[in-house]
Amino acid sequence: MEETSVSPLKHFVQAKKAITSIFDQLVGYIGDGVTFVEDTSQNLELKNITNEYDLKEIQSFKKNLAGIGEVLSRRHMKVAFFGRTSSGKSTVINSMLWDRVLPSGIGHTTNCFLSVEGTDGDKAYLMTEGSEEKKSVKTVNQLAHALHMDKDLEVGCLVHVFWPKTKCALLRDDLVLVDSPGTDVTTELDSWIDKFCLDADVFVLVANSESTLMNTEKHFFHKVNEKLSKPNIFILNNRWDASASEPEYMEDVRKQHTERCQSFLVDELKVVNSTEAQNRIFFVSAKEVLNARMHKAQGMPEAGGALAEGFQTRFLEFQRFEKLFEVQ
Ligand SMILES: Nc1nc2c(ncn2[C@@H]2O[C@H](COP(=O)(O)OP(=O)(O)OP(=O)(O)O)[C@@H](O)[C@H]2O)c(=O)[nH]1
Ligand SMILES: [Mg+2]
Repeated sequence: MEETSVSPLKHFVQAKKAITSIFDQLVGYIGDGVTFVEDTSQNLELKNITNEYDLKEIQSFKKNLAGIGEVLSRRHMKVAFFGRTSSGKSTVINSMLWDRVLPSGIGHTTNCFLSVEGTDGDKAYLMTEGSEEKKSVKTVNQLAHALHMDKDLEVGCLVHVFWPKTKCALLRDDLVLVDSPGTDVTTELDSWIDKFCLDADVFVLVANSESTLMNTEKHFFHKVNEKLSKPNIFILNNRWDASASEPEYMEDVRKQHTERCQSFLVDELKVVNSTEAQNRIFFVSAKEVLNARMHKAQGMPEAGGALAEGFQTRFLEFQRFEKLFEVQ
């Protein structure tokens, strides 16, 4: 079962298929049942078999099933990104979307939860909690502006960003990516977890590989682990391009980070064993991936200038991470 534990989306899609097929059978049976009761309850000779009451009851079951069906078809796989301020959470999501969709930058940038999901239309838009209004967004600046100008938005609220599926293959497979403010800038960890984490299918810790795993980010995952049994956690050691400037230490640093991340997942959180842990730790540079992809989208060479040593390896590692969310 190694495969399924490594690729949560495949696992998710398979489960969804199985549930849907059982559910379709149920809908079929209840449909037959309704027809039978309709026929018999109106046939005077069969009046003592079923009656009006039975008909009402079975019709209400059919209605309930239709409601459940709607929820089932809406169920997306939710991948939530957490980490300290400026570790690169928004940049990681932007790289996966191939464009600068979410505001990112130095300093504390993201101050609410942003969920990105696909739309069939060709226009991006956003919706804030408790409002039905679809606000259009064309550029990231507009999005950042809309988020900052909206006085009703509280810290820790949720904004839904709808991004055209034509622009990002991952969004076609019912994937929802959730960006969060830094885990170090909140006093609301518990309510965050209750509000945004309990229904997440995958958690990604975006760590800054220029430093080491810190207690604030560990603390957050400990809390998640208390509420959910064996959450699916992956660790991205981001900003790994920084290691290129000190290649003589690169291997040692990588080894040190790997050991610490492994011990966090295996010994502290106890969510995976040490073999599984190896497939959950990645060394990437979201910034490089995003730049390369944006250049490519504009028809320019991926490099768009000088590439730091080891770019290709980091790029491949990012793709290996993304593969987790593809359905083949
Ligand atoms: N060198 C380098 N810089 C990066 C990388 N990823 C992100 N950055 C830069 O780091 C800064 C912060 O990135 P963000 O994506 O905004 O970080 P964040 O985790 O979303 O930050 P908050 O929303 O404030 O919590 C930006 O200036 C990014 O360009 C990376 O892999 N390498
Ligand atoms: Mg951010």
